[in-house]
Amino acid sequence: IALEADLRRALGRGELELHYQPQIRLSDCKVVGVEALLRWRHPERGLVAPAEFLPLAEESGMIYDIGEWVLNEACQEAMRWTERGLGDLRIAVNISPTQFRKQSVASLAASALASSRLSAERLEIEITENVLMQGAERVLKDMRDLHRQGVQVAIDDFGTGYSSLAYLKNFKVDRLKIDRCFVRTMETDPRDAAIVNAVVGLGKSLDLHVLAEGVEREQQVKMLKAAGCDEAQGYLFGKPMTGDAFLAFAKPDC
Ligand code: G
Ligand code: G
Ligand code: NA
Ligand code: MN
Repeated sequence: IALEADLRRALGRGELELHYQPQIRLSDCKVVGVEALLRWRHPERGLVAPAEFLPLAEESGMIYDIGEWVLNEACQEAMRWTERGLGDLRIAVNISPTQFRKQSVASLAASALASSRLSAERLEIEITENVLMQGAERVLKDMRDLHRQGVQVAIDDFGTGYSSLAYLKNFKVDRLKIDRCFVRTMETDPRDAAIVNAVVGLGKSLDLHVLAEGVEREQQVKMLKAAGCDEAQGYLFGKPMTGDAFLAFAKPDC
């Protein structure tokens, strides 16, 4: 179909871009990281969201080239910010389950870090719980290799996957990202508030950092702070934005 042919050309034509959403440390309201989110600037369709083309990229195998490009671009952008005077922010990159099945994400990360000269501790790989359920042996090795390099690992959409908690024992994880679906209704549904509190507690006892996704209101911030949640991300602080917009956001000219 037309879209697939377009996507094949998109990388070469420089139509893929990363947008960046700030991640805020709740103790002092500082921007401590960003999540890189993929966008396709299609010549006719405009800005296309990942939900519209990632499934196609996965079915066709294009996800491998795209995933490699995303890692390289994210590391380079983080270095550009550093050269322009931004502090040592963390940059989180999403890796799809398909990619873990066929590629060594640790090797891809190693070469992206080497060519950008970004230090490994600043890179974070976001995976979903489902990744950890598939082909455990390979993924386990990849996770170990990432950790050995100093790259951080975050569990995305925590609490929504098909998984057990056993992986928290077997894999070296640095951060849990509480899924937006719990955060969205935590002010009105005591069950969601209880889940959020429990995840923060779990993080504390296992020495993991916890980040709340999809924060849109001050009241959520209050509750998250009271729960002891470390970081937050959401439209309240900033929507995903271009690299230049993020630079202006995080380091206003004055
Ligand atoms: O940016 P947006 O909220 O539309 O992202 C939708 C979904 O697309 C997110 O759940 C995210 O996991 C996924 N996604 C965004 N960017 C990337 C990327 O670079 N690689 C992969 N594999 N998934 C991404
Ligand atoms: O699955 P993942 O967590 O990577 O998806 C992130 C997605 O959530 C992105 O598409 C991003 O645009 C979206 N997002 C980020 N913050 C908010 C928010 O505060 N509200 C809503 N509705 N979506 C958000
Ligand atoms: Na994510
Ligand atoms: Mn998420």
